[in-house]
Amino acid sequence: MLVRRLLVIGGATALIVALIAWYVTGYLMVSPATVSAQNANLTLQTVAGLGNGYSEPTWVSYLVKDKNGTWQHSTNFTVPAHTLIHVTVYQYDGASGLRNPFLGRVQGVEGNVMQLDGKTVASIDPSLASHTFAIPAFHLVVPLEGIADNAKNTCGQAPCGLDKAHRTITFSFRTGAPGRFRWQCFVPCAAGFIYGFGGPMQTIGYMDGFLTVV
Ligand SMILES: [Cu+2]
Repeated sequence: MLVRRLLVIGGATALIVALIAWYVTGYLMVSPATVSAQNANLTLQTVAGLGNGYSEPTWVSYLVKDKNGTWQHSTNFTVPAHTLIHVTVYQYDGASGLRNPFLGRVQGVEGNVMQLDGKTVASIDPSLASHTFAIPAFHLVVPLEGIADNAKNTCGQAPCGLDKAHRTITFSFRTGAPGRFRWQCFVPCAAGFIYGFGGPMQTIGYMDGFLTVV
């Protein structure tokens, strides 16, 4: 009787320990798939929220287009080394504003300018920034201007189509030697989180990720 009780307790304890270990490793290991740039073109979009159909939190996020032209909810990108990378960002979110106005200046890209809806621009009003695409190791910062507060036809369901209100931002930057580099947004765009810097701002797959140069 005692032996049986000990076996049951031991078994239950082992099961609970295994479940906790599975939960913790699952939490630590989970990372979105890596998407490769196509012919040195990286196409991204930023959305105010993912909307329906996603199992993960539907926070403000970046998405990336894969080789089949399908939008993936990922922020891990692979690009070729020693190559001029052309980036297009379709920006569907409203402005939150930068805490550090210095980040409203385009830096670390070809010509230190971007094309904002077809116009060559070296900086934006920091209070109009919705997100940034920044790779600190490259001293690269591109501020992404928000859509107008009164914009019609805003996108509530990712991936967003070009028929929805958006800004189009393009820029190019040159990669060097292979390596793995962190990139991130610097706009406190995490609505509902303390100082706007929690949740999506500190989760790979949303407002930060890795650029792998191969
Ligand atoms: Cu952001």
